Amino acid sequence: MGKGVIISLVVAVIAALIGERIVNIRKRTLASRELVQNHLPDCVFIPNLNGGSEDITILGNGLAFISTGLKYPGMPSTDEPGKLFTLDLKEPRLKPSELRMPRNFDLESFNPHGISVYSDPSDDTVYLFVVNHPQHGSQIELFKFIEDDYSLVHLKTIKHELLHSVNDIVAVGVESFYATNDHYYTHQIMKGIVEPLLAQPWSNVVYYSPEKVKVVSEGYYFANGINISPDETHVYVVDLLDHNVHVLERKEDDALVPVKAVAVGSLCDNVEVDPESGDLWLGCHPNAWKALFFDPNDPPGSEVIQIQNIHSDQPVVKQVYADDGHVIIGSSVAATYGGKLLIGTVFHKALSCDLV
Ligand SMILES: [Ca+2]
Ligand SMILES: [Ca+2]
Repeated sequence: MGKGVIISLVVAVIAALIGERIVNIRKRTLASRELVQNHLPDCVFIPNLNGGSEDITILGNGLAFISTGLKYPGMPSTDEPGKLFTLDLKEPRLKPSELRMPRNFDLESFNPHGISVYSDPSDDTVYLFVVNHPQHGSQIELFKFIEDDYSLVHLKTIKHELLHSVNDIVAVGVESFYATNDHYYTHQIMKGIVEPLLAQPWSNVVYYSPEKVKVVSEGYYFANGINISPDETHVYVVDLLDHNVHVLERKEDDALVPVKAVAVGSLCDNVEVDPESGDLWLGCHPNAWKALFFDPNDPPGSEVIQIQNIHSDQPVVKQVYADDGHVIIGSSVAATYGGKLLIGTVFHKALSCDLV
């Protein structure tokens, strides 16, 4: 056999393997799933949030925090710089206010992604943790929220080699948090092409405090949203690509021990937890393939999933809202307060619906 024939054979085998991979990845992303519309009767767009609202979290007093303007490689995005908003859900009018950023903060490269708030029980100070990707890097910005004038004081930027590809965080103290890394590699080609083709469970969860930083959970295909139970005994990690919410028990040394995985049947992104019921609310991508290969005539849809009684033997997984993308594209988060459901997206608008 000539050298040319051997090279052709090797190329053909590699092409076949990549082809099979792509077919498997397509299956994994539920590309062929037909989404049945499941709208709520009363929904309105939230004004001024037109360039994505990737993450939303709501304080116990009804004040929602919203991150907008994410630029995530491979996804459409707005030209607008990243901004943070609040929305007071106690007010009858839906009017988000842009948070005033500190003068010393680099707004031009601000690329906010997952967020988390922490209320210090000793003095009720509210701290806002924001995943930031300036120049596609990965770092956490820690702010103090000043309620008098809706401004932020920048306390510090947290960088660490273990926090290399952070998607979301959940704060557990004034300076401590759990964070998901959605990829293993940091280099754009490895991260954007090689890693998706290999499709290995290499993504993880990191615990951070000024004294200790360590990987506390691993084996995820794409660890995305993370949150904590109201009693702070369990952490929930959403694996976008294995279609599960993983329930982990939190130990005294901040280690996480897997308890179970609850199937959600969709590619879920961020997770919020109702402080009273303990229900989980998930913004999901019912067809990620359409999100990656965006066609405005056939846009990716949105899906909101609620999980009740997650710690019982039979958690109830319920689809609360579904749209084929003609109302709202690419939902990434769902958060509730006082009978309202807020739905945020990676790069589109945000919706407020009355729960029925
Ligand atoms: Ca979050
Ligand atoms: Ca996310």
